[in-house]
Amino acid sequence: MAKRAFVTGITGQDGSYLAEFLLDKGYEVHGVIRRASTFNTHRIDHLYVDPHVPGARLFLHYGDLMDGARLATLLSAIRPDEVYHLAAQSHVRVSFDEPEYTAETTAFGTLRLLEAIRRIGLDCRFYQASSSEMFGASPLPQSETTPFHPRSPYGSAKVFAFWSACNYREAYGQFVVNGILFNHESPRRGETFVTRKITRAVARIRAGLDRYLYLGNIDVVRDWGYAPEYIEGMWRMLQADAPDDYVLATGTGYSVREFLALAFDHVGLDWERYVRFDDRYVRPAEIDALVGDATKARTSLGWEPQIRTPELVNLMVDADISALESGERHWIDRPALPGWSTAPS
Ligand code: NAP
Ligand code: F7E
Repeated sequence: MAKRAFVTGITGQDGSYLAEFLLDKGYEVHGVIRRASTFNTHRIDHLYVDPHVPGARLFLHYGDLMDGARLATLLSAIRPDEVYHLAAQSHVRVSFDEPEYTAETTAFGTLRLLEAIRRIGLDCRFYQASSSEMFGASPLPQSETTPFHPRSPYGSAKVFAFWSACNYREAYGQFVVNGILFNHESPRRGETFVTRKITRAVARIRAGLDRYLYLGNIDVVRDWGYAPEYIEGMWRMLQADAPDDYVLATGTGYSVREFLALAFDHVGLDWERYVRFDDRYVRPAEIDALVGDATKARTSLGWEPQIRTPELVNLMVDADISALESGERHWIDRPALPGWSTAPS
């Protein structure tokens, strides 16, 4: 019998790579998607097979983290072996604008899911998408034993979700793990996160479509890895003999300024000529540096990332250049970045 996985956030960066990974491993995959007035499944369209076709193994269901009853109904009908809880309002800057919504989805959404599993008596393994944002102002390098000091509503919501996951593990004996993941990026990264914002701008500036890229604080340091490698780490956590919490990170830190230099250098441009400061992108509280220590994941799970930030930058820039040159629909539909949103991101 194929294992059955239930994935929240399947339309996001990580969810799309995870769905690919699990389908390759022979899983039947059930993903939760939000109803929207426009299609929001572009990251997984290539995986979709009409469910009427015999052998289809990817199934999509409408649901929302705000609706606990719906989550319980779905879990009760599907009865998955593994639940990967990836859905969240995941943008840190936006969490300052929408703190209540962020707490409702990112914090309480996790609790709703854990409680639904408990109430229906489902025996499954549960992955919680915890985040290095929880460490916030704590000293480097950050590991599983580093205290939390969140610096944003998003970080606080993830701390609540982390401890809820631990509590359900201890109180009810559920197989629950927290993957504490440092920043991981890819060509599928949302366009308003800084790495993709930069690589997309490099492609557009190189093509003469944009003149400038507007950014906030470029002195912050992050530990940027490659998303598909982190997906495998999530899966390995759920295959372990016992539930535990693990940091996934590359162990190397680069500033946004260094990321900019790598990205513009890759196409032979000098970043300082094109980057402008815009205080709309500055956060009310910032995390100066996040660099992880993933020793536990390496020794216990055999997980070790191969792709470091410089290689990641090159592959993201190359992907954005090819997307632009091949005229992918989303490039044509959207005007240049600073113009299309009034909200900071
Ligand atoms: P993402 O690209 O922003 O995807 C978020 C997903 O959550 C999307 O599928 C989104 O659906 C869904 N979602 C948002 N609100 C929802 C709601 N109310 N109900 C149901 N679904 C909802 O995020 P990601 O980068 O893949 O990250 C996956 C998870 O890992 C998130 O929990 C994030 O906080 C966490 N995390 C990410 C990183 C990172 O560096 N990427 C690091 C640490 C932790 P739509 O497509 O409809 O918006
Ligand atoms: O910002 C600075 C910004 O939005 C990185 C999420 O996946 O990783 C992500 O959160 C840094 C910050 O990611 C701009 O101030 C400068 O210091 O790409 P980001 P993030 O905040 O680190 C963690 C681990 C998660 O869990 C989250 O879900 O870059 N920065 N100028 C900017 N950031 C953005 N977005 N836009 C700018 O213009």
